[in-house]
Amino acid sequence: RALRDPHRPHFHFTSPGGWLNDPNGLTHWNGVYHLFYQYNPLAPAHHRIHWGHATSTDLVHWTDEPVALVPGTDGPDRDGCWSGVLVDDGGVPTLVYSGRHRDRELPCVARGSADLRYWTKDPANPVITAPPEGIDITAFRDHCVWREGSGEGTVWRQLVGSGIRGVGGTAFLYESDDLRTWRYVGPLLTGDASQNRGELDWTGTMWECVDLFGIGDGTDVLVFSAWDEGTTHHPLYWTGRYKGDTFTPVAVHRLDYGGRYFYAPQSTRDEHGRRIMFGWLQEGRTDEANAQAGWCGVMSLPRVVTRGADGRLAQAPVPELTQLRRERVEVAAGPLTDPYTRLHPVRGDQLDIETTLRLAPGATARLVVRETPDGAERTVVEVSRTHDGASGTLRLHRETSSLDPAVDAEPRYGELPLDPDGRVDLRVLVDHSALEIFANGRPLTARIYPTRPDEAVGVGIGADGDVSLERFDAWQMASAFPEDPRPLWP
Ligand code: DQQ
Repeated sequence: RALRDPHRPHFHFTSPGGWLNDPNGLTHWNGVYHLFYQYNPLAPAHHRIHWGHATSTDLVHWTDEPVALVPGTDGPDRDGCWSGVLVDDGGVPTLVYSGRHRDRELPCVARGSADLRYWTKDPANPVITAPPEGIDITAFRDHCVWREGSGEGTVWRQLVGSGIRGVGGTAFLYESDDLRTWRYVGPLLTGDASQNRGELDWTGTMWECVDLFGIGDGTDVLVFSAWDEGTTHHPLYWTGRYKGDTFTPVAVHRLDYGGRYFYAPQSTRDEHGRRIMFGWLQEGRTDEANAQAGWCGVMSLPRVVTRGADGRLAQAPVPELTQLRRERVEVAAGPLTDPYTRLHPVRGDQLDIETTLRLAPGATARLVVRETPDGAERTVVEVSRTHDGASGTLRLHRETSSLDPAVDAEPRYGELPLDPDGRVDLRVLVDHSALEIFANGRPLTARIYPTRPDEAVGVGIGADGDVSLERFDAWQMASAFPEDPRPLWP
């Protein structure tokens, strides 16, 4: 077993060992951030899922806590404690999660100790004993729970992710006075699965991990992860209006251009009023490689989600992360005249790069990271502007990221919003195999696995067409874990 895996991130959260997937139960409780997650402590494989738990006061440094939920020896969650949320039930931290038994999941509840460390499952689990009657569903799991109304009239509401066979993904709405007895209200919203499956905004046959929240100016957002016949696809969100028992959609958008590399996101409103979101960065290497490494699955950096000027979501890493910045290298502003220049002082596989570029119509700029001295391995982030100047594209080329033919190297791309000046604010965070890119508020998250990690350290920049560099700063990032790298099986 590789004890020092060069692909293991140093400032992204990973589990102590074994398997990690979705973020769960996100909360900011009395000044402490709690991150629970889908966890198999026994092996780096998705099997008999527990709830792992970590805490932080700054969203940067995390402390591992005892495992929060363990599948029962019998009962409705004997085959796994799947995704869910944490709510404040009159001061009692309470989890609502999907208990799995055989190939079926049903909503379960657990009460927590005051420190959120120890959890007692409700003897009445599952609290909903069957999916809505008379509807042919594709699956039924994952929860979004909130308290609605004011004064005497408050009520709990819950969405359960699902899909109606032959129609599309859906979020079923329920209501309760006590989180234990639920009344079925109806489908909040149902998608259309009949579109071409290859589409990057295809909404799937089932919606995993539904998450409903408002972003101001009367806009509500319903985030979900499109799923189909056992395959994860991509995270999407509807913009629209939640009112009464329905969500009136305006449009569906891609949440992250990395697709399945930012999957099953969940968000919470923190005590500062910010909407903080985490997602799961799946692996892009083989199961054998994961088994060899002894760990797998990376939690994204926490993001602040706001309403962008265009009414869509704008995303950015939480500002707290800048405390990990160490040595800074600055590149002088000016026109980028060469197609490519290696920036010799900027090196490393733990970097935070912030740059502002101005692209004339028809221009392309590229930032290369993790490049070997001979250029055989390099990862290229590209931003380009159309000839008419009206729109742009953000692209990630991973085709040459790794000489290992077994890792996923598919490129990723998505629309880049541009103002008439062609200004691009680009932020690139490199953390070994984890890569998070933000361009004008649009994220693209992915994994890369250079085979020569000790050499794959270079950074370069270049352009075709008329591009000016307004600003370029790069920082070495410190590890967020006292052990460097995070020890395996501590
Ligand atoms: N992962 C969980 C499910 C959820 C899926 C199981 C999304 O609850 O639907 O580990 O990745």
